Amino acid sequence: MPTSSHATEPYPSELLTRLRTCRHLLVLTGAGVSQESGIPTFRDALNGLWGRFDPAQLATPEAFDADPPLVWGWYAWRRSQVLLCEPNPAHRAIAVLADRVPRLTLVTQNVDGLHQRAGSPAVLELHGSLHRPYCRACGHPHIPSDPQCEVSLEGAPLPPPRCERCRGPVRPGVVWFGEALPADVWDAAETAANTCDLVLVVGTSALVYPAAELPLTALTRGAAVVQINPDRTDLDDFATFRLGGTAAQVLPELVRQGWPDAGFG
Ligand code: BV8
Ligand code: ZN
Repeated sequence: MPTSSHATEPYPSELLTRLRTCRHLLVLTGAGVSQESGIPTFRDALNGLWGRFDPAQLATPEAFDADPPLVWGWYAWRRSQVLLCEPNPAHRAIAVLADRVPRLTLVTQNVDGLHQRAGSPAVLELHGSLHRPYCRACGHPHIPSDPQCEVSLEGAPLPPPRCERCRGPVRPGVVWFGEALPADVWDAAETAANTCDLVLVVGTSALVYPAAELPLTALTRGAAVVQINPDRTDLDDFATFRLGGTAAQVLPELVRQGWPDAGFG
């Protein structure tokens, strides 16, 4: 498998040719694509204020039902942090790629909304969004309030708002562990994995399912898979190409080398 370190050397010519000639590009992102915007990755989050909790224990319906203020406070704090961050050059390079290839399907595991803020027109959010809370009891959407007046900077526990329709507790609009992914979103992502000819896997540990199945599905059909990550993951053993480096280093450079005459930021 050809590999390259980040921006200092030419990327494999075979990869650049595949990128320029691909018919349908699938981009799958994880928390690593937002890391250079200042958002801790899921595992980094352990080093943050919430180091005393295992996020996978907080990201469950049981945790919310057992202690709604604790879980709602965590998500309200995360949303307040996200809204203080900006998309980084990786998000922007992915938005530019959508104009360079005939068809691009962007699938993200992230819930931060930064792809949309970077200008990506269509984002398949497999795990929902911090910005679309809804009623735990009746499903009625809840318009999130201004996060700055809602949580203390410490991200302290906070009682969730009440549903305007049934007075039930409002829950974060994310998919928790043990919850099904939105069927329409998952179907669209699976269809892309079954029709694409090139996959960029950016900033994911590829440990969470069924999202982690997508690159493997594409590989079994003969599509090429590019792993973009400064660290190793299980996917390295299967990927066609590996570009070791951070998302904000590699993706803009990939666009520059892929289309040297088109100019990019
Ligand atoms: C479900 C929202 C079934 C919440 C999240 C097999 C099949 C199906 C399910 C399972 C299965 N095996 C196990 C399961 C259950 C479970 C699961 O996968 N568990 C894991 C822990 C084994 N899956 C589920 O529960 C899913 N639901 O399957 O339902 C079902 C069906 C019908 C009816 C009922 C149920 C739901 C999973 C969704 C969970 N929600 N997020 C929230 O955000 O709080 S998951 C959350 O964690 C993220 O969304 C993300 O998906 C995951 C974290 O992964 P990453 O994004 O990869 O982040 P991580 O920190 O791990 O890694 C970052 C990477 O970036 C690293 O590699 C690092 O090196 C790299 N990096 C760092 N800096 C940079 C960088 N890369 C580039 N540039 C940088 N600068
Ligand atoms: Zn309700």
